[in-house]
Amino acid sequence: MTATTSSRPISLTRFLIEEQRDKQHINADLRLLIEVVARACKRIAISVGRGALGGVLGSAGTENVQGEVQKKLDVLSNEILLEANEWGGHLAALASEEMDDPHPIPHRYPKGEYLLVFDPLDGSSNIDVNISVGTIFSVLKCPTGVKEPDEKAFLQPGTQQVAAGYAVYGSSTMLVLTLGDGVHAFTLDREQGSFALTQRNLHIPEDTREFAINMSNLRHWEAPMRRYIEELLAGKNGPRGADFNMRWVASMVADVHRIVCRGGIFVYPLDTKIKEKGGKLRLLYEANPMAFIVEQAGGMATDGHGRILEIMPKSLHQRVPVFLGSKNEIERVTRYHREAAG
Ligand code: P6P
Repeated sequence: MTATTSSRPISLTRFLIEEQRDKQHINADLRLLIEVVARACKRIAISVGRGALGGVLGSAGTENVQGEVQKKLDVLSNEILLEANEWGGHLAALASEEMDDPHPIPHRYPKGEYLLVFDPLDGSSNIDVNISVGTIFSVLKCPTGVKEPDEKAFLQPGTQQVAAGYAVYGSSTMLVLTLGDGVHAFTLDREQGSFALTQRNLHIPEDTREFAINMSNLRHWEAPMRRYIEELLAGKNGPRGADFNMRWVASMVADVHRIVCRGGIFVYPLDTKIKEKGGKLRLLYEANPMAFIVEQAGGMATDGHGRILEIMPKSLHQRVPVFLGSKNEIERVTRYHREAAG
């Protein structure tokens, strides 16, 4: 009698079919949306993986709405995601860090019920030096009755997300996804050309000894931020009674992926340099999707005062402070900020 059970991991497609058929967590359009985004991320992974041989490193010579110089791969990744998602009939509109305004679905294609908002290539300043970068995406429902979604249709709190995920283009290419029922990781099988489920229900430990922050901004931080970090740096002889370690990739996807895998905290607080902008990271396509994933993995995500997912967006490219990761540390640093605010 030979064993018939396969030890091979299941594919993303089979995972999504089971989420739709067996758990009714998603419908056919959302399943198609996730598969289309995953396929686009495979194409981006190929371009990123070619490095200097692909002729797509360096600057595109243009700036995005943020006033940031666009890398050629920023523009290419954005185009790949637009082309992949325009024709499927699952979306009502798209929005991106790289585009000033939402991108309408061309009239020659049918519209669907979902809105997709994304950062096509986060951390792109690291591309030219071969450090991991990633794609971050968030899925919302288009408000009922809105036939031509404009910016206003996207201005929904993060609690309204129906799915979120990121692809991290590192030593392996991984897709980390939540549909609102846990966080699951898929690894790109380059021979098969498909994502295989490699971890179900990732969990962020409530405690950690690892923090991620850009320490060069210390002199610009508000008092509660300095208090929290100085306590960590004081180590086992300080008020925390333990030594802490620091990591900072300067690629949010890479830093958050490490936290989702083994715990830690990621902090990009307000500082005097960016205070008038509201923060560094963008709410709709960086903070919200990552906050959804982190909360679904048992972690916590605040802006220093309240849940990121409850922030009511005022504009498409709004920025917010971000504190996310291991629950007990985020509770502590958020308490320090609340106490300082009185
Ligand atoms: P800094 C990349 O540009 C990014 O948006 C995030 O991916 C990253 O966490 C952050 O900015 C890095 O900022 O100030 O350290 O360069």
